[in-house]
Amino acid sequence: MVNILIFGPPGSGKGTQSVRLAEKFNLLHLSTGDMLRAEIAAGTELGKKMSAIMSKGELVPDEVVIEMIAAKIDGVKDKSGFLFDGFPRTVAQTVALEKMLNDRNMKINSMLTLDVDHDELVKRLIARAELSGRPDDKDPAVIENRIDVYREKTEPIIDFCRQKGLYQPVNGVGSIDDIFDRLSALVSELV
Ligand code: B4P
Repeated sequence: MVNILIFGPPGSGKGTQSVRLAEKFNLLHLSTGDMLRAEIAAGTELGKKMSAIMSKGELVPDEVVIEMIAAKIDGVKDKSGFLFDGFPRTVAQTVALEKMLNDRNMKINSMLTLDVDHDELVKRLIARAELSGRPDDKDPAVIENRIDVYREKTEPIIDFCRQKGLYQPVNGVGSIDDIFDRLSALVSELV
């Protein structure tokens, strides 16, 4: 089983590209953002608590997402591996993921990082707000906060993974098809 992280700031296209990569390479797509939004849509107690955090553009507690991922990685058959989208988002989550995988005789194989400049991120998220109705896309101040939180809490994972030889930057600007081709070339070397 191959384990790939799709990494990058909010709006960099992690979700967009993960759906396509998972299909092409027979990977199980695990998006903590999607899992959390499903909890909110289902009106669970957890969803109610997380909704307030997410609508401010803050990260939910590490233990919540670590538990969600742990619940998904056992008993998977007929897949070539996992594609982690939006997880990990802190160094603590990365350490927890490594441990989870190591305990199952697996490891993180690569961290594909979408590089997109600040103005393009804001443009994409504002455009998505029109379609998605996501509260965290509607307010420009929340978008800026998400980007700040990324720089402060999530970006340190790059150094952590670079030291392990896992970091692979990918130009995330261009057409969705072109970016998919860039990512596919890297994933095809791993699966
Ligand atoms: P996520 O659901 O992970 O979403 P995201 O970072 O906003 O977006 P993504 O990068 O996937 O963008 P997309 O492809 O959709 O997180 C949401 C929130 O959940 C977080 O802020 C946090 O509160 C919480 N959360 C999730 N995981 C967590 C964790 N592990 N720990 C703690 N909290 C967690 O692309 C964005 C838009 O751009 C789309 O409209 C798309 O169509 C467009 N687009 C994509 N590629 C494009 C391109 N090449 N050109 C033009 N537009 C493009």
